[in-house]
Amino acid sequence: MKIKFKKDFMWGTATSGPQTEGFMGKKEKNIMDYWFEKNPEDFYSKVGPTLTSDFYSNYEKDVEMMSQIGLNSFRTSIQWTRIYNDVETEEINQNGVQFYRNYFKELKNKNIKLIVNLFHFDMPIKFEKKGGFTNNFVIDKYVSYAKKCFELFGDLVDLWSTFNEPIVPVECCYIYGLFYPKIKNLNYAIQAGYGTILAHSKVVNVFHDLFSNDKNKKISIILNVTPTYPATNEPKDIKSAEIRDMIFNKVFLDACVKGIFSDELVNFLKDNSLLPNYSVHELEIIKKSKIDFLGVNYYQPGRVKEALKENMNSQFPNKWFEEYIWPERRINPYRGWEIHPETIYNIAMNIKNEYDNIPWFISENGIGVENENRFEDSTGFINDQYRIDFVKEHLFWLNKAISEGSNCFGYHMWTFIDCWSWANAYKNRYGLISLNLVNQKRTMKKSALFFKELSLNNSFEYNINEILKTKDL
Ligand code: BGP
Repeated sequence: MKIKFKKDFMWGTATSGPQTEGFMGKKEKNIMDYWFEKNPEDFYSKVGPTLTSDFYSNYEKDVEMMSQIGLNSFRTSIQWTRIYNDVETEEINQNGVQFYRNYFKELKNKNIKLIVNLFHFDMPIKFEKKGGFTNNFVIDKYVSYAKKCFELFGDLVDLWSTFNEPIVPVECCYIYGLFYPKIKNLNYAIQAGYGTILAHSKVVNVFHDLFSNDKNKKISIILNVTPTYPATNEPKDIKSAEIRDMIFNKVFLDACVKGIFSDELVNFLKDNSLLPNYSVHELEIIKKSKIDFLGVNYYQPGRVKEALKENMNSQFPNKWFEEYIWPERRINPYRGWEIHPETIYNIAMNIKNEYDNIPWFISENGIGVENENRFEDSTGFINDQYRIDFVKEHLFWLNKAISEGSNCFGYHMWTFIDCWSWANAYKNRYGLISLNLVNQKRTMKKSALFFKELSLNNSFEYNINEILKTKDL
């Protein structure tokens, strides 16, 4: 069966500045640069963000490769710590600005649509030490940085985004102690989450004011949506699934697409003494700041059952519901994430039915595999058929939702070249192109060739029976 997408569908890949550029040329450190300096043992094989995939030196050749594998669009992020010599005084780092301008121009020359994100987990360390987005001073600094980016790169960027997965630093840095500064304080985390939404909203409003005469200028946020399924149809399990959905997904979707926080959420936070400090004026800012389109990163769903009563007082929200292991689950064992392509359809229909059918795209989807060189032949070519099958299955369900009216305009894979992944460093490889860490050599994988055909034809051949054969990694 042939699965077809419309002619101008956006096919591309996503990455981020901190995961690809390396430290070279920067005068300021973000939390990852600083954390690695302090505790290299926290990173897989003690590999930090020093070099990453070195786009800083290789961007010309890399953009050429993007074009060769048929990407018609690409997302990266600007590093706050690259465009300033000093994030506090806001003295511009001219080389940093020039780097981004050259890199973006290169993409334009190749006719690759550019989506630029402003923040991908990379808080400048100086501002982290001031409380990050719990502090209004830092929020306003972020707004000022965003304005500067619109001014410096507005002529080259097609679409903008304020944040990638804003819930991740909240969880990893402030709830579960996984990332620096490893704070475990739920009230602090919620204040930071609220501050991030406020920072996003202020930037969206500034953007809309600046470009009020140009309807082609659009801004979004990239959210990791992880729909939640209850273990059974019993009310207690359904209730747990609703709580998880409310605190992971709806909070950001409601605030960014509709400009509101639901009464359910506010009451829940109030009842548990978790309401952040806020003002009525701030709520008005949030209300006004509706995004023009939405980016959805999809990797896995959540599955839960009712938690023990005593766990409801826990400072760790993942204790408010118990994880449920679905007997039919397929899993990527290297990342521990369930593979459930059908969920992409449910996300798409939820956006259609509950979020005004806002234009949206899959801003990340993909699979990271450990020791991927097991699949390499004598010429160095990686046969990653599992990645092709993974993509096909997800695209099948996405296509079905589009045919039922969901307003999805594109699909981006994580990622172009194997990249550095925070504390996991290079443990799992996600790229369409493999990276040799010793000599930085890039080699196309089989999935890169598949992607090229896909974007050229806007279609692919789908045979579910063949796909199931290769499902186990
Ligand atoms: C997303 C992030 C990316 C990337 C990806 C893969 O959550 O936006 O930055 O890292 O996940 O996840 P990981 O690197 O943790 O395996």
